[in-house]
Amino acid sequence: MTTPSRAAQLRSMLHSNELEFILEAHNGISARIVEEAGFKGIWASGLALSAQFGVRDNNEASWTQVVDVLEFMADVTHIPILLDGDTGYGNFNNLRRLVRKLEQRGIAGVCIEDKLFPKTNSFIDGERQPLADLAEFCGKIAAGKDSQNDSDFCIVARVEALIAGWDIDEALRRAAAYHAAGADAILIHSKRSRPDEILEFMRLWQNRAPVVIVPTKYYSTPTETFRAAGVSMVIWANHLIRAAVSAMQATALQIRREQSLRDIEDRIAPVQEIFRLQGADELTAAEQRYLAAERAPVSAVVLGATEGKGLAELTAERPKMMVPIAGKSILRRLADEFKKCNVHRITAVTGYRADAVVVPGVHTVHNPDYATSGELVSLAAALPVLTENTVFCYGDLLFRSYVLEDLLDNPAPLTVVVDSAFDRCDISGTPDFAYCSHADDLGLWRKDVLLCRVSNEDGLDGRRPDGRWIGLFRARGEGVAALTAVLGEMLHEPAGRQYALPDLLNRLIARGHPIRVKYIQGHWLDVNSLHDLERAGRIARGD
Ligand code: SPV
Ligand code: MG
Repeated sequence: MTTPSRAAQLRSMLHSNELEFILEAHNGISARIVEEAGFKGIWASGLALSAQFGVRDNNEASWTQVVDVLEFMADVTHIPILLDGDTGYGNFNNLRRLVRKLEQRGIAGVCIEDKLFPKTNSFIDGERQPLADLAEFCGKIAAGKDSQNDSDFCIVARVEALIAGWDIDEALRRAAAYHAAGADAILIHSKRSRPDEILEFMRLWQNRAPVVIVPTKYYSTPTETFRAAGVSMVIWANHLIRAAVSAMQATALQIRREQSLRDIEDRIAPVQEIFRLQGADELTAAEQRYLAAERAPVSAVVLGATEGKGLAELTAERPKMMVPIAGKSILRRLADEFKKCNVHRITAVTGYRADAVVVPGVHTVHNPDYATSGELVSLAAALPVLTENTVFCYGDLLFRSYVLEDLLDNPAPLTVVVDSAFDRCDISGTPDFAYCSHADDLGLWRKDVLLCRVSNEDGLDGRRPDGRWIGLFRARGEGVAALTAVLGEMLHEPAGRQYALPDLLNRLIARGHPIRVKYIQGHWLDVNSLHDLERAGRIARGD
């Protein structure tokens, strides 16, 4: 069964045999709160809407500003909203346009009052408020009814005679005329602290059309009295804006006084509750559904657990990735490169002197066995932070920005960066030679080149290596799944704890997962020795 439209819901509330209740809301979040509390409808109060803007209830906010707020309220709720439309913001013609705009924005009905534009709140000096001419107001009602598209849209005519100091006869005369002009319900308003005149009206009205009341002033009356009198709907007209004002005033004063948030935190809604009311979970779920892998957040994992023996006393109190180069640690430089490429989820795997690894925006995970284990154990520590698109690199690497940009542009599930122009004289540490399906013929740049093997043997099987793997690779989508599976398999083997990243790459290839090669020609450095450090400093300073 389809849910009835909001206008139909409002209409059936007005005509139901039950006493119905609607509660005031004045913006999206309060509308949501009203719905969550279980109310079947919302009163978009003119007083509360103007108050949340910080202006007076005298039509100081324009009607389009009101309608814009209503749109937010309707967007986040499913229950009907009845707008307090004041006098209709003008004459019959203004009301016609208002009704059409309200229908377009999913508003179920409008209540208009028989006063003059610009209106004044009924509780301010009511007796001096002139009423609308009866015939003119009837014409306005008829024009509104004639302009609605959905026959369920409701127009409630609000009788202000009692507020303006007229007697019950005038109130009845007007109510009857408004009903005859087409009003779907009558709102009879009173500012007395007792409900006498409302009950008198109910007795004489004899249920000719549904009656709506606003017991703001006669609030102490038992609700049962309204039910017994045959009232159709009660509007609790301003209680959320007033509750919000009290809470905001108390909170503001306390924070001002205490110059601290310590004692306020537990008294106010947690930030998580705000996220929940905003529907943050829905967005997270939608991101999973709609964001393609390349637009999904990219993360980076920096393997930097080792001390880095070749750097003498520079690593006495910090791991290699924290050694400064021209004033900035290697990890900080890596993080800057990642951020430039919109990679903001950066995780460093720490081991040796983990306490010294502090870089803004870089999270850490720890490999406590760094001294006795290989790189795959460090990689395993980072498994919980992997996303569908993850870049891996050693913590002693420096490279030009385009190297990372090009790697990220590559759509393959697994991609390694290989330097085809390496200089054998400049190699420090243990080089990872890359043997590939094709040499780096620049003319072939569009051709898919695949990695065959990474080895520290120069001249494996009598072949010259095609380059050096620089210690940077990227896995995305199925590549992440393959990497995770193969990593699990390797760690269960007797030698598992000693394996290094090249072993993982070779095993991935052996298991039938192709690894694409992205060739570069220089423009990178890994820092293994004091000599490298000097070169790195020159590169960083731009010498
Ligand atoms: C409003 O909520 O703005 C109303 C009801 O018009 S009352 O303030 O009680 O007049
Ligand atoms: Mg009002």
